[in-house]
Amino acid sequence: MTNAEIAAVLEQVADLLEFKNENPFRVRAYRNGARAIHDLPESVASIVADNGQRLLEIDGIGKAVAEKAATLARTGHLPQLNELLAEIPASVLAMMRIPGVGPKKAAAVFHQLGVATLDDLKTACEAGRVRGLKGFGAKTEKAILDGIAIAASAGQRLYWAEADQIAQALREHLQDCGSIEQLELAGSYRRGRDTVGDLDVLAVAGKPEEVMDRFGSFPSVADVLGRGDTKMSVRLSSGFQIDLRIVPRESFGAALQYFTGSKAHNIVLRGLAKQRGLKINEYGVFRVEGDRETYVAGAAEADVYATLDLPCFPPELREARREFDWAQSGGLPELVCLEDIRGDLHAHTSETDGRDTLEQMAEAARQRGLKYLAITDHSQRVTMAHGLDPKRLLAQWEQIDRLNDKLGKGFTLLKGIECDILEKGGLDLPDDVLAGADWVVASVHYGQKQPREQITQRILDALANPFVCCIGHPTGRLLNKREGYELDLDAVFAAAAQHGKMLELNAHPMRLDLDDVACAAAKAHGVPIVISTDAHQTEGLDDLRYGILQARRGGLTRADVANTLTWPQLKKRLAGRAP
Ligand code: DGT
Ligand code: CA
Ligand code: CA
Ligand code: ZN
Repeated sequence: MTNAEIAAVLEQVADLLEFKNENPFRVRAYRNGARAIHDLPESVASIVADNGQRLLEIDGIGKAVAEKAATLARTGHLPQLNELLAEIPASVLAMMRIPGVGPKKAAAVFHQLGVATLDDLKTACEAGRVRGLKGFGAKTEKAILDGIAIAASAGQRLYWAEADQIAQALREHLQDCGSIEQLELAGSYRRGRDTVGDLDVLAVAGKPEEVMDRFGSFPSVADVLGRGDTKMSVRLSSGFQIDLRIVPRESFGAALQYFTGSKAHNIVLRGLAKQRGLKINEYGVFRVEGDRETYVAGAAEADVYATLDLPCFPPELREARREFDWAQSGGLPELVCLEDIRGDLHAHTSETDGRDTLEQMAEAARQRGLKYLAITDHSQRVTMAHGLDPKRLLAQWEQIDRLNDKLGKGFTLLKGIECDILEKGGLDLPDDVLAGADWVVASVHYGQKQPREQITQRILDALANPFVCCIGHPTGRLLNKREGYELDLDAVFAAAAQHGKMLELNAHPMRLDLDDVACAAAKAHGVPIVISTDAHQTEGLDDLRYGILQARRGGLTRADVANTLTWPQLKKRLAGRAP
């Protein structure tokens, strides 16, 4: 089981224990454990194989959680979870997942009203029976009703790239509003998370009324969920929600810090503030003396952090992973940025399933300031994409040679291939063909459901091939659609390190594979990452920036990313590959 899967099981156990009204400390132990494991750069499986006691040394993991995690890593099952699930009806579990409900409230409606399904819950809300329960009220009842509707219709998180389109359109829409002095988008969007649940907009404005009116007239708004003096929430026709908050000028930095989150990052920050006799919230930083509170900072985000002698963390790092340790011991890594990237190492043409020709892709890459582009069309196994056999591939390479002569100095097309890793193992093209390539990406496209050992072995064998440079989209995940393959990533990192190979961070907004946590783990193994677009048309080359965000979230610097090198430098690095 992967760390993410183990974390999800522990989180579910926490929900079920909370539903059963178990000891809150026990519930919190599971939640903390789930989080710690989710963010762990090393897999629980490999820790357990090495020495299970090491789990206990990890912050946030106690004895009970360590035991359960080890069981999950070893067997893939947790008897305790099955027992809990047997006790609680599935329809009640669905109720818990409604935004605004959760385990505690689900327990209340279940026990006190006998409500056990979404439909019953809807009827009870409509009849006004829910508002009377202790801790509920008319507002909660309305929120639950809305929640049921959303859960039924949309309910999915948007890809960061989609959220970005909405964010940019909204910025433009609000631009005409003369009374806006400052405007920023916070939340997971600003942190560059791969998917975004909702947008959190902050503004300083002379006339809040005017801004809210303008906000309400944003074209795709379907309805206004609420509007007060300082806060307004809307839902777009897609179901996506946007929250707008108007804050005082002296609080803008504090609000930006607070609503950028993450929640876990903020919790650590509040703890550090408390140690210094300070209080920190969305209004500012305050010195606390007795029951007197004096405003210390809050207009600018950097000032908020500075009161705690902390750097203004790049938003991508604010996940309570390594950032506070880094700040306290020698400083933050200087994160890779778009301008550092010199070339793109994964692109398709109309020769297989791409839209544009070799010439068009080359020209588009050059226009974008890249110095090299590897053409990596599919190999023959990918029949759906009209993949290349040796003959067609060699013909394409001849064409690339001719084109390079024409393009002259300053830009190089690389002769590449995205070679399939076959279901039965082995590569789709013979070594003597691969030997002629500048750059070989090896990818799994078939046999994705194979057992862990088998699919891992296929990738390990590919890494051992002397002509392979890199594994493409190493886990095969598709955001919001499917999990990655069952894969022993630690073994992949170790093999990549051993053979001097690289791993791809596929920048396609639906892939982002490797993800941020895996990038950090690859770095810990000394494995270079290449950020590639996998472009199937010229505009696809613009996806690089999505990959950059994830690399930054993984704490990668320029030195960790191989396509920040010039092509001659990269070529030299590749010469160090070992079979
Ligand atoms: P999302 O929207 O699910 O993709 O994720 P976020 O991180 O944007 O979360 P959201 O929209 O619920 O809240 C925005 C930020 O506000 C969050 O990152 C941190 C802050 N925040 C929200 N609720 C709490 C809370 O209960 N405690 C603390 N410390 N911060 C919170
Ligand atoms: Ca949000
Ligand atoms: Ca929000
Ligand atoms: Zn591809």
